[in-house]
Amino acid sequence: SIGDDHEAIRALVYSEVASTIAIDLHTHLLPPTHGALCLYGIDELLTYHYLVAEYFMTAPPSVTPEKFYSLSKQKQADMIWKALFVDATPISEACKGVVTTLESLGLKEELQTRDLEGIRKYFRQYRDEGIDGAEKYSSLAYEKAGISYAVMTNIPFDPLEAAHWKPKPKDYSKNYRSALRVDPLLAGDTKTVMNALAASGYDKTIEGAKQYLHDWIDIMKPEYMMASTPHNFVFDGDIEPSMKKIKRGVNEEAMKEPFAFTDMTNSNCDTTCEATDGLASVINENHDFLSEVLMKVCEERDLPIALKIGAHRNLNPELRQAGDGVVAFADASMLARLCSTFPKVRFLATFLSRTNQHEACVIANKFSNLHIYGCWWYCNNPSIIEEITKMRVEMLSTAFTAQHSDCRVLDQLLYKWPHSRAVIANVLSKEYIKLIESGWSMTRADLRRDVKNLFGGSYEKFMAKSFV
Ligand code: RAT
Ligand code: ZN
Repeated sequence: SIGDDHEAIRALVYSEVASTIAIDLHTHLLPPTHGALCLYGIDELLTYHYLVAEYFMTAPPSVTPEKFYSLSKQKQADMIWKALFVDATPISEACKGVVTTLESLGLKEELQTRDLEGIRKYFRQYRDEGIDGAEKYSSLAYEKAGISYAVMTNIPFDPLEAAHWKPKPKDYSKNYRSALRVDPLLAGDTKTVMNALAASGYDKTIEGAKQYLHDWIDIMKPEYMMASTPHNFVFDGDIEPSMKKIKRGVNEEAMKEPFAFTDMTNSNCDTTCEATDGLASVINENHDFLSEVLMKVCEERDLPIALKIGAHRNLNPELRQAGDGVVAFADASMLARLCSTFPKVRFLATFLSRTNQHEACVIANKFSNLHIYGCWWYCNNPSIIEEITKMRVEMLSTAFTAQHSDCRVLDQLLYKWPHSRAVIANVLSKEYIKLIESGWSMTRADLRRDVKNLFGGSYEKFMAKSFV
C-alpha cells in the first residue's frame, strides 16, 4: 500500500494522472475526413475565439471586428501573434496554451525567436499531404495528449456540416465519436427548426420533428444529444399537464435585460414570433420542442442529453463567436426539475458560471440520472478548475467527470489536457494525503481506479446505465 510520505504520495498521484488515458467528452473537433472542418495548425490556434476576444481588448480602434474578420486567417493570425506574443507577454491561459502546444511539438527554438514563419513551416509538412497529413497529425495529437476518443459536436442544422453526413460518411477514425447538437430545439428557435424540416422534406409537425431527430440519430449514431441553454431558459416542470402551455424557451423578464440582441427573434424565438407564420396551426404554443420532441426522442432511443448551461450568446455581436459571454447566474433548479420530470432521461450537465457550481454538486448528489462534467470555457482556467474540482471531490467523490477540453482546434488537446491534469493532480494529492494521514490505507491500484473514473470511467458507467 501507499506510504505516508507526502512527496511520495504527490509523485504517485501526478504520475497516475499524467498517464491515465482520458475520454474527452465534449469538443468541437471534427475528423480529418470532414476536410476543411478539421481545424489544426498555428493559424487556427492563434485565431481561436478566446484569443480573438483577448486581442480586441487592446486592439487599436481602427481595427474594427468587421475589418478583422474580412482578412485572411493567416493575416488575422499575424496580428494576434504580434499583439499578444511579440508586443506583450503571453501570460493569459489562452496564450500560455499556444506556448505549451508549440513546446510539446518540439518547436522550442521557434518559440525563443518568436519565429511564426518557422512554426508555419512545421505544420506545412502535414498540410502538404492533405487528408493523410491531417490523419497523421490527428493520431499524433491524441497519442501525445493521452486521449482515447473525443466526442465531437455535430450540428445537423448547419448545412456545411450536414453535407459531410449525407451521403453517409466514410468511416472516420475511432478517436472521434459523435454527438447530435440540437440547440434550436431547446431555445424554441422555431424558425431554424421549421426551415430544417422543410428543407429535408419533413412534416412541420411534432411527429415530423421527432422523425427528423430519429433519422439523424440513425445517421450519426451519437453518444448523446446535446444543447446549450439560452441564458434566459426556464423550465417549469411541475405545472399541471392540462396547463401545459409550458414555459419553455425564454423568460420574458430576462428579455428586458439591458443587452440589445440583434438576432433575439431568431435564436430565442418566442411562440408568437413571425417564424411560426402559417405553421401556428400545426405546431402551436401548446406544444413544445423540449418535452414533446427532444425528451421523447431521448426516451425512445435511450440517449442521454448533455446540457451546457449559462451562456449568454452575442454579448458583443460584432465579435461574432468571440462575443459570446457568461451569464452571472443561471437558474440551476431548472436542472433538478428536468431530472425529476424526465426520470428516464439521463442528463450530463456543466455550468458556465462559477457561482452555479455548488448548486450543481448538490443536484448531482440527489439525482442518479444526472452526471456533472468538466469546467467549461470561463471556468476552464487553472484557478477555477482547482476550486471546482476540490468541491466536487468533497461532495461527489469520483462520481463525476473532472474535465472536458472543448477544443476547437486539434492542437489544443496538447495544452488543455496537460494544464488540467496538473491542476487536478494537485487537488487530488492533497485529498489523498489527508485521507492517508487520517489512517486510511490504499494501494496504487485503488488510486489508478479513482483517477480513471475521474477521467472518463465514471462517464462510461453513466453512459451504460439505463432508466428506460
Ligand atoms: O467554449 C466554447 O468554445 C464556446 O464557444 C461554446 O461553443 C461552447 O463550448 C458550446 O459548446 O456551446
Ligand atoms: Zn463547446
